[in-house]
Amino acid sequence: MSQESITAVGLTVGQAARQLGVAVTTLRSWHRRYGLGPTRHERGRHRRYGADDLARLEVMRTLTAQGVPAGEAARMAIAGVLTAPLTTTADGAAGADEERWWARAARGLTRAAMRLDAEQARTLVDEALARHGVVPAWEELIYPVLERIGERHAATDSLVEVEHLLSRTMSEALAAVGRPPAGTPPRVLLACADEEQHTLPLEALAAALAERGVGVRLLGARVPPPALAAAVQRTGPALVVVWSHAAHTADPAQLRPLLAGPSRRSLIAVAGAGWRDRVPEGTVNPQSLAEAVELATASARAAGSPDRSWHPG
Ligand code: B12
Repeated sequence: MSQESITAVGLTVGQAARQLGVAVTTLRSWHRRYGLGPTRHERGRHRRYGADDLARLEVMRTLTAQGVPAGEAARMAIAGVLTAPLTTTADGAAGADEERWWARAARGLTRAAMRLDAEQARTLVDEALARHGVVPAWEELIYPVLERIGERHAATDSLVEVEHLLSRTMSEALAAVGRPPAGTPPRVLLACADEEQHTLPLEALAAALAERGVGVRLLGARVPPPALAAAVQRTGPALVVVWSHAAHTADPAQLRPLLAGPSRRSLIAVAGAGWRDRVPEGTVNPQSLAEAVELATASARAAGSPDRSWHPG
């Protein structure tokens, strides 16, 4: 039966079981135990399975077949973690193929993360990075999956372990993207704002710049303002990018030492939602990974050689 006719009339339990390739008793048990029953109702008739019900059951069937415990699989199916489309539409046949590839990768990555299968998650992220490069892999796969998991976490107050495993796996994959040749001067300094723990956006930026042969120093999470000022003072980068995800870590005061003084040599960029509506005067504010890559590449190239790094002695 076509998707259209399912939507129009719904399926009986027997038809749904046949369509999904599971026993009627299994469907009844999923209904009774986990509430995964038919929701379509017409007066005087038994409830029927509509397209949404079937999509949830499809997730349930796939996850249980992969060894996810039934209760956990049902929770994910009901939460809709895997059912909504993850990518926007593109034009033309090549675009449609591409779109399907990303949608499949996103579903696979979400499932692997849900099963806490770090190996499979890493394989999928590595494949996307190798086939498409860092910016597309971030925008079409890594970011949408993180966003989806973040939303489900906010709605259910669970899945923290999934979020941790996924971000760790992504960090490792991004760090494995080939770096520029030894001796390339790192003209860009990347740091999280004070108390900011969301490092992944800067790890993606570092990897995307590495692909373009631009060297960076990545200071990572929760950089105290005096440490950031010291690093800038010591290395004289062409560009400093300070990431903040939430307003409470985006205190403009932490940038004052970097912005003050006539001897200022570095362009200062603030990135991330924390700086929304509070971009400090004298800084620039890229709006996407791609924009940050352009800015950093141009800044590094304009700085040219020689490297102005600090050397001991
Ligand atoms: C992974 C994750 C974590 C990991 C981070 C691991 C790591 N190494 O980075 C860990 C577990 C450490 C973590 C901790 C916490 N997290 Co968290 N986390 C996330 C998650 C799932 C993904 C974060 C991420 O990297 N997103 C990708 C970024 C780039 O998303 P974005 O800013 O929305 O991106 C767009 C724009 O910023 C724009 N853009 C503009 N300029 C630029 C520049 C660059 C370079 C890039 C890349 C993009 C970009 O493009 C983006 C898309 O690419 C998000 C969910 C989400 N929706 O993001 C929650 C989320 C950010 N976390 C949240 C919270 C609440 C926390 C904690 C407070 C939880 C806690 N109670 O401890 C702590 C924060 C501690 C702290 N002080 O920082 C909330 C934040 C809510 C808010 N706005 O205040 C979120 C949104 C989840 C939620 N829905 O509730 N988290």
